[in-house]
Amino acid sequence: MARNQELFEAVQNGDRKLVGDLVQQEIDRGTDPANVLDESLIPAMGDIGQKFSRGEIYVPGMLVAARAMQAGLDTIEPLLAQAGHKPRAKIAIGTVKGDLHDIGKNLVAIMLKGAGFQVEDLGVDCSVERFEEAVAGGAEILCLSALLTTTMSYMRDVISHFQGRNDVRFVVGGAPVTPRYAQEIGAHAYGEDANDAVRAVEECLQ
Ligand code: B1M
Repeated sequence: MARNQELFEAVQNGDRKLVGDLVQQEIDRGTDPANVLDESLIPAMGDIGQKFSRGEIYVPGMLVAARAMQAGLDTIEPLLAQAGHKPRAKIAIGTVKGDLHDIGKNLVAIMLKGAGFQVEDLGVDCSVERFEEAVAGGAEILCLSALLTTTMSYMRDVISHFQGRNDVRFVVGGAPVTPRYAQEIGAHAYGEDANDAVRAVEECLQ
């Protein structure tokens, strides 16, 4: 199946109702739900992410597109699960301990979900133990977000806690975090913004 351009645009325009209807139409005419996801929904969110990175749209635009995409995922996800379709990887994301900022982290979660990853959102103020639980639950990549210079050092604590284990990888990001800091604390990748976080996760998987 080629891209359904109307569906692609409906996600970008944040038209939830139309996205829901168009996805259902595709399913009714026998299109594989994985194709609807891969050819139309994921590219639509990918394009939104690039526009966000270029400063062509802002946080509200992304949130509206994400809500519209969710309307399509609500139909597709149970069908994919039934068919035994495996997500690209299981990711857990959280803002680290002591830090309550979650707007950026939520955008990163949206983009990762939009890129076909299974995402568990651990919320804010996440301790090492919380991340440990997520790994025990099958998370292969931990995404750590921090917005405060006083909390970014906790990322190092989390990564150190898992030292010597090769079943988990770390992506870090947030306003005070730099690629150099990411490297210093042993993170596998650094994401500059929500769109770049997808690239960083993909880099980890290679
Ligand atoms: Co706070 N705050 N805040 N705050 N706050 C900042 C971060 C601050 C820079 C403001 C300032 O002083 N100019 C400053 C930090 C200074 C510093 O540490 N250098 C600050 C402070 C000091 C504080 C308090 C300590 C204030 C106080 O109480 N005295 C306090 C701390 C509370 C706590 O966390 N324990 C506090 C509280 C709050 C609110 C609760 C009021 C609110 C948060 C609401 C919420 O998140 N639900 C808040 C807000 C809104 C901000 C500002 C204004 C905006 C942050 C934001 O949401 N940006 C912020 C100042 C600013 O940035 N202009 C500020 C938009 C968001 C889309 O961007 O989060 O950077 P951002 O996320 C980006 C990237 O960083 C990246 O992608 C996102 C999308 O592009 N990214 C990742 C983020 N996580 C990533 C993870 C990745 C990859 C990329 O991979 C895993």
